[in-house]
Amino acid sequence: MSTEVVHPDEVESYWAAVRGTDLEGAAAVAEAVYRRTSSVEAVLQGLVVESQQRVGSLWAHGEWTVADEHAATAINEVVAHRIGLHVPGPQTGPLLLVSCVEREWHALPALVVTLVMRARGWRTELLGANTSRDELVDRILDQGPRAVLLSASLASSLPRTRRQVEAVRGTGTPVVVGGRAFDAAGRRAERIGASAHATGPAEAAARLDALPHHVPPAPPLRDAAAREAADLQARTGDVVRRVMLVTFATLDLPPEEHAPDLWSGVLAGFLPHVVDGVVGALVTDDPTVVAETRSWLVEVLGARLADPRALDALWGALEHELRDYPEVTRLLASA
Ligand code: B12
Repeated sequence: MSTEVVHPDEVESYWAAVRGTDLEGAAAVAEAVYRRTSSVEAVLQGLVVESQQRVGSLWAHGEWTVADEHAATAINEVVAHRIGLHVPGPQTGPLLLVSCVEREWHALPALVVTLVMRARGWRTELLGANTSRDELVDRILDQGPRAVLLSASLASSLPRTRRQVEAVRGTGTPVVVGGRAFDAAGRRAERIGASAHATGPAEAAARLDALPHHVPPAPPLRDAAAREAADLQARTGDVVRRVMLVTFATLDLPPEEHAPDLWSGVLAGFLPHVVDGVVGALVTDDPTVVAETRSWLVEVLGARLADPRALDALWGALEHELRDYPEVTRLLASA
């Protein structure tokens, strides 16, 4: 079902309600669109996903605070759950386990995928945000799903996604990955050993039929980039602390807590994501991961009138701290 069935005036009324933190108003528009279209997918893709894009862009441009973003996301989550109740889904038949990667708090993408797959006739179970490898494997062994659908929104989640893919494939179960951590062509997904990649639920549905019922373990990653990734991963906490100290000293900023909506708070909060993103680039051997992180920083720091030296200070500190890693040096220089 395409999003075209949702009319522009419905999109705007829904957005006005989300923007005004009017849960009942948003739910009423969603219910009206569902009554007209009988399509859970149209409501989710056309209203919920569409409005989350606007939420992300308002925050990135510094027009919304983190609290505004949370309030709007909470409304979209409740609306998605309510709309999902229209399609209870089958109680028997092959099962899809849907889960976020460990330390992924972006729960809504996995919820949308679950509800759309259910509306398409699949029996689904959602494990939700931040699911550990052990929890996921336990559930696979209990339930014997047809496949696991793993969601990752953060490039910094790519290393943990690789570990989760290894764990799932270790049980012989196929694993389909998706979310904003991946490139549309599926290169990163292929490199970390996923059985398939899909850009959305419709594509996932198409991929599922072609998947084998039993898959072999993921082949190990043995090249120089993967070796550096393993080494760096063991000390990312240290790297983050040191890069933060040097960056803040270069910019003459006090080392204490910075409010999350100020540029210095965004920089401090984002640093673990930058370092884990470097590991993600190594694991996937994809320099565009680092380039994307860098352009995102340019955008959000620029929108918050940051010290113009901020990005170079951070990049310089990172390059210096990681100078003994030739593959990292190559990636950082090409970003
Ligand atoms: C809301 C939000 C948050 C909320 C999440 C709360 C919640 N309960 O979900 C909070 C405030 C916690 C948050 C935190 C962070 N966030 Co955030 N967040 C967003 C935002 C605005 C919306 C996410 C969302 O709900 N999207 C709606 C869903 C439904 O859309 P979707 O991702 O497009 O999903 C579709 C497809 O990707 C696909 N899909 C998704 N998963 C799967 C899985 C499978 C198997 C398949 C087949 C398909 C599939 O199908 C979905 C439906 O069509 C996005 C920006 C955006 N526009 O999406 C940033 C975004 C995801 N966040 C981002 C970042 C960087 C962060 C932080 C690191 C920021 C920080 N400084 O701390 C933290 C990290 C927290 C963590 N460890 O998880 C970046 C990630 C960039 C990247 N790729 O690395 C984004 C993209 C913003 C940006 N433009 O840079 N965030």
